[in-house]
Amino acid sequence: MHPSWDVEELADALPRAAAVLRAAERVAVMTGAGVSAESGLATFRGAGGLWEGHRVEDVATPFAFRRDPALVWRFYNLRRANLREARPNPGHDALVKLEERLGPERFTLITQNVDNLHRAAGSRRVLELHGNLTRVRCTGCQRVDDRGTEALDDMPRCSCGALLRPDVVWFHEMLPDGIWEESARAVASCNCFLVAGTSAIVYPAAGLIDTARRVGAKVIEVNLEPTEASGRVDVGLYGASGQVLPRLVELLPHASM
Ligand code: BV8
Ligand code: ZN
Repeated sequence: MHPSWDVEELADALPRAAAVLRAAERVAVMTGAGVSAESGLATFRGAGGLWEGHRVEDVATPFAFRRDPALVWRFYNLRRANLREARPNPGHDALVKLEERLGPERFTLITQNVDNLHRAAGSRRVLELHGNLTRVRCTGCQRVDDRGTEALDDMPRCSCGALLRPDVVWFHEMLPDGIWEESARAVASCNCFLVAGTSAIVYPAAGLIDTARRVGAKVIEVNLEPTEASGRVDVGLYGASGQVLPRLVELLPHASM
């Protein structure tokens, strides 16, 4: 249980956050691994960000894949297997409701997550900055296929014979062009930027918080605890996103805003 000041703070901050959201003409949301924690998916920097003793930054890179593709595929096949059991949680559902309330002209959902849970929850438009674990890309012919969460070989190959890779953005790789531009444009034209479940460590995604502040948008942070960004946000809602996001959306007028 959080110390009492935490709960007090959340009870005070929630109405302030709802007022910011209500007043916003255009809302952008960015999520990180924390919004999928209550769906049972490990975050990156929980457990010290280690996987089988490797730093995630050392496994999720093109160099690691060149050096030891079997190790990298073991990492991704395990995470794909975890997706089979994962279901969207009330935090994902709350963001679907917000999208329905505001409509596509006034709402943009950006995610750093590759777990497909926003789409599974019913979010209509999801800008996936770092790709998606359900897709694979051929290192030869570049073909991209949606393979859902089916079990793949230890070293899966394309029909052209070349090795497949997960269709995710590794460290030191560029983000998908159009998606990055569309995300940056949405944040640069929003009045409210809601950032949920991210440690705000990974760039350029974390830089969107500075973009929002530069254009005078109000920033709301939802997290279990203060993060790198907490000093730059207007309202901090500290609690589990699966509980906080539904409470926040509940405070909004039920008709389309
Ligand atoms: C780029 C896909 C380069 C893969 C991911 C030195 C050398 C080279 C590059 C760099 C460098 N220093 C910095 C960089 C840039 C680098 C970077 O930012 N590194 C970090 C480590 C400092 N970025 C890149 O390399 C990016 N590319 O910069 O291009 C370039 C530039 C020009 C020209 C050519 C190239 C690419 C970044 C994308 C990497 N791929 N994922 C995969 O998933 O396997 S990033 C990975 O981290 C995930 O996508 C994840 O989403 C993301 C961010 O982590 P979070 O989502 O924030 O998760 P985290 O665990 O950190 O935090 C969870 C939070 O949730 C916590 O705050 C916790 O408190 C909270 N929480 C937990 N439970 C809950 C909760 N909150 C609410 N409720 C709960 N229940
Ligand atoms: Zn191929």
